[in-house]
Amino acid sequence: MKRVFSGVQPTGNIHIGNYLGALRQFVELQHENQCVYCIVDLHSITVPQDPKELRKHILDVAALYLAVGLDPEKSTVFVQSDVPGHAELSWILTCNSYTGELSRMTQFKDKSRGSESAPTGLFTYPVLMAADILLYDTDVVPVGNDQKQHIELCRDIAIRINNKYGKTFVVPEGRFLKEGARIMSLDDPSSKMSKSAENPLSRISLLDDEKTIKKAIMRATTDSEGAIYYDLENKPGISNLLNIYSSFSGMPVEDIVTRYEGRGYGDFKKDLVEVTVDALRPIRERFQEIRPSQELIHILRDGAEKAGNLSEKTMKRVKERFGLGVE
Ligand code: ATP
Ligand code: LTN
Repeated sequence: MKRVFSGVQPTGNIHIGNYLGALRQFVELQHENQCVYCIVDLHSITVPQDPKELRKHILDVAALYLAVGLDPEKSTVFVQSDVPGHAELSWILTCNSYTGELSRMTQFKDKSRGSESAPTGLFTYPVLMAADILLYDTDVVPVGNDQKQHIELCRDIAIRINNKYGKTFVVPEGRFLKEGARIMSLDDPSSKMSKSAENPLSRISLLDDEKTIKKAIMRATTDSEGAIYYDLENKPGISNLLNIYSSFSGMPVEDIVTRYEGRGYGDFKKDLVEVTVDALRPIRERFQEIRPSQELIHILRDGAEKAGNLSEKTMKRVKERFGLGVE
């Protein structure tokens, strides 16, 4: 059995990009692998968070993990800051990463925009992510395409330490989906759908009601040509909507294109609203049951204990290799 690890930040409502790019893979993988899924709250404080909101969002994401189909009997689900090994290993890896390689991370460049007052944590964010992954001897990391560069960095750090200190870490592989790997923003299809984008109509959150979904899709940016076909370069808006349609319905893009030949964007968008609403309804219903339950807290506590046990084994090995602490 392979070990799978991934994480989602508890920063606002999870959107269909997170779901199609990442969460859906998490669920698929749990049947044949040993899966560990984390709510990465330490990552979320790289930008300021309201403490009350953060606590709420942690439980929201946990409930959504279960609502999309993660089974706590099969997968370990827990909150990052409940397991001290993440921050501990992160420091050790920080001492083995280079400022040059971190400066090249596009997410840091995008989020800091060259500001002198960008938090240091935003800069070292990918090292904490590497620690998350390496702490569990992870073989496979299911993530959206936007995380490719971070996974590469994680591999580089693992290989570097293995070369210097002897085999310490498993070198992980990223797992990216072709469809849904990068869902774009609905109002600006040149940037990825994001939890932190200002315009709420740029995304569809997993918990949005029908009215909100309809509004976002009907207003989604398209083009003036009026024909429905896939062309990422010249028709990024329609191509993105085709991707979403295909991911939720399971229908190949070519079949959708054939179905809508000679029909207008209005028709296509109306049907896409229906496909999306149908796909999200059961998730929203399960979420409403799970979120207020005490069971959710038990699952997270239990998950933290299991994850803690796994991580302690790695930390012991790492400290031995580095000569840290007392024997
Ligand atoms: P933000 O965009 O606000 O920085 P985020 O949604 O990228 O946040 P996470 O919550 O950590 O940040 O992402 C969780 C998972 O969702 C990651 O695996 C990420 O690759 C994936 N993901 C995020 N946005 C998209 C997207 N637009 N399309 C596909 N996958 C995505
Ligand atoms: N950086 C990721 C979230 C994340 C993650 C991880 C994903 C933090 N630690 C470990 C996979 C494995 C993001 O922003 N999407």
